[in-house]
Amino acid sequence: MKCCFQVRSWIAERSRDSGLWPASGMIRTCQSDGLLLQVPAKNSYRMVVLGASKVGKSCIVSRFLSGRFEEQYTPTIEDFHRKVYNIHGEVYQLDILDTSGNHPFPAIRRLSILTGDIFVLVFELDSRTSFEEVERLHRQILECKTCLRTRAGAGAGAGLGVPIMLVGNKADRGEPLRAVRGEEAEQLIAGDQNSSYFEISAKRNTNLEGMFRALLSMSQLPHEMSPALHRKVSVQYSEAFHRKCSRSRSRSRGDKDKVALGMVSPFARRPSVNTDLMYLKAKVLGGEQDRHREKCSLQ
Ligand SMILES: Nc1nc2c(ncn2[C@@H]2O[C@H](COP(=O)(O)OP(=O)(O)O)[C@@H](O)[C@H]2O)c(=O)[nH]1
Ligand SMILES: [Mg+2]
Repeated sequence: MKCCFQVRSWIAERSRDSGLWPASGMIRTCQSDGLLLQVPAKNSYRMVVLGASKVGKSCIVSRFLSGRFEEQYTPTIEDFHRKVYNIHGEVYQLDILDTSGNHPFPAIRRLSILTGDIFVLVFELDSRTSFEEVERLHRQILECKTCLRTRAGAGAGAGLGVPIMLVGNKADRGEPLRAVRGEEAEQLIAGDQNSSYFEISAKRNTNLEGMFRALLSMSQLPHEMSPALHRKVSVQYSEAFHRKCSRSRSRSRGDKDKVALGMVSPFARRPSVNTDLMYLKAKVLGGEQDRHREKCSLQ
């Protein structure tokens, strides 16, 4: 079955309390099996999953999208997933970037961070080096986002407000193997109200639902986006999904369907690097790109 989600305009402005995203009525239009699905730009988010290789990033993403766990390790180059939701008549889109732990191209990783809205930083509880990697990544996220804020002309005193979920995975391996204390992880994000720390086991499915709900809450997204709180609709039913969206839009506010549906797009493709760069320029530099071109550049 042909089903593609085409982002007609990735250079969409978004409105946010932080003031980083200029308010705009621009709409992204997705196409599913020939059907148009409109996603308000302000409801479109990108989640970036980072951490050393083999810590369980792809398994966590798989739990989120399908509830499944893969015992066998398959190296990730960079996987892009998209899930669209209809929550009480409002359409949301969540893009998930599952990165490789090796980062053969540092500029691409930097671009992923610059364009990310929500971050999941994963380490293994029994690996010191994987924790050191999330320490580095955490520093890099803060640097990149500070740079973006400065370019966007946001006030110096304003908080960064970037939701970061720090995850200690493989808790099933037990205390004797533990190499990172919980307090050390808590310390890394101390004082940041938009960050949280969870110890989980993707294998045993321990604490994942709580972690996803906390992440969505920190990101000010509907808790119904959490895997257990919406009905999963397969792409075969995309027509029904679309009908529900259109019907809900045409109704008055108080009369919306009390439904929460989620649909994974099997053929979503990562926007090109060029598109990401244009998006960043539009978002941050506006008409001043030439003057600031040498700063905040990709390295
Ligand atoms: N024991 C245990 N193994 C896990 C857990 N999560 C992932 N794994 C295993 O760790 C390996 C690497 O997982 P993967 O998600 O591919 O790691 P990634 O490179 O970070 O994406 C795989 O063999 C998984 O089965 C977990 O919670 N506990
Ligand atoms: Mg992977």
